[in-house]
Amino acid sequence: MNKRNNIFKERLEKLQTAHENLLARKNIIEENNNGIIDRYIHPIVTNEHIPLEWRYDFNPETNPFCLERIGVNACMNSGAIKWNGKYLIMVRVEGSDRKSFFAIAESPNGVDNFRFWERPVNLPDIDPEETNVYDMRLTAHEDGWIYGIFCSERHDPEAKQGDLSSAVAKAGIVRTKDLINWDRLPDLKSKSQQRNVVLHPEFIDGKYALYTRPQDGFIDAGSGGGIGWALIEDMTNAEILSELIIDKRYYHTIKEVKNGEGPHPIKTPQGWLHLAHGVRACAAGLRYVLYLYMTALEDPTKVIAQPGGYFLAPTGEERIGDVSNVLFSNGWIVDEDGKVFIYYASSDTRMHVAVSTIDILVDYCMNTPEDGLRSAASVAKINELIDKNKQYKGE
Ligand code: M1P
Repeated sequence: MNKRNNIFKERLEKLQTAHENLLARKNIIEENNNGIIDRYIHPIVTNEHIPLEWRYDFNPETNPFCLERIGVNACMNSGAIKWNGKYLIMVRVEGSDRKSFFAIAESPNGVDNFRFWERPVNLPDIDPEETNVYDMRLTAHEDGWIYGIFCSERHDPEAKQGDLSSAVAKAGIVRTKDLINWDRLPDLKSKSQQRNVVLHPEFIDGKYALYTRPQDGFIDAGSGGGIGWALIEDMTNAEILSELIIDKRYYHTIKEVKNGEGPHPIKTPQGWLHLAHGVRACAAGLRYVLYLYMTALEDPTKVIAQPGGYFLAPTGEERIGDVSNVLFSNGWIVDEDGKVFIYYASSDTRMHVAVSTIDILVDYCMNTPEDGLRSAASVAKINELIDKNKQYKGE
């Protein structure tokens, strides 16, 4: 064996060992939680989890230095579904060329040992103008299909000459029965741009129901007042004819600039449990946090609980990344025993899991005070709690 082959062999062996150690690493619950969720110490999927076969040419003749040929920048905003007893996340993989695509990673327990399937998702390519796809929400609908709704983005055809940044977004739709073969349906027709579109899992009055996020531009929500709701006759020709805003934005709150539905809501005996993200602006840029709310079982457009403030915000290393100060979630899984696995990305860079239960999350929603929208109201709520607690301190 010549010297070059030795370099190749040694480097490849090192890479393979480090990769296997990363994939097999056990995750550990982080101490000091607030009782509502358990965070985990290690991210569950990062760009380092991407299979070596996707990144390296294994032929020593054509890659004598064993260099990475195709770089991956981030693994983020992932849909989720339990499938054949395994915890699957539909990862938004972003290449170092800035293009995102989808790939499924699977774990036996939901918190570690995530391994990617052999190849990225083969998303049917129907439009040469579609430049980037990202943030798929998975819904196993009662019609028997598993739908994936994602953001399909292209250069704004009306952008001024020289403006190569403005994009327009719409919702792309695919469906499958096996998570391998995907049918692409026509994109959602809507008067406004749409990101964060999510399919409700049940029929409502015999129709499909979508959570929407009408918006004028990327930052500018414009006339889009919050998370919307639209009934759709036919998913093979989906069109928004009218849209109702069900979760509004408010001045000086965590969702003052924009908000968006996360994964589809979970049905609980007390109501539909929703996870969403809220965005506010500050000197450091946009800050994305996660919040929960609940809607009525008999009318999912009617909000019945809206705990004030955020439920999860970036901490520690989560604060730093490609787009810092961001938590984003578009996937969660509920086990039969009521355990909930919340999959979230930090700073558009890596995936994490936090674990709770339906009972705890519903209790949180029903008993956390609402945002009073003013400092004076916040102080009044604390005083109310102090007064209530007096009887338990013997005062
Ligand atoms: O960079 C933060 C997030 O920005 C967008 O989310 P939204 O449209 O709700 O503002 C998306 O690009 C999302 O992927 C990204 O994480």
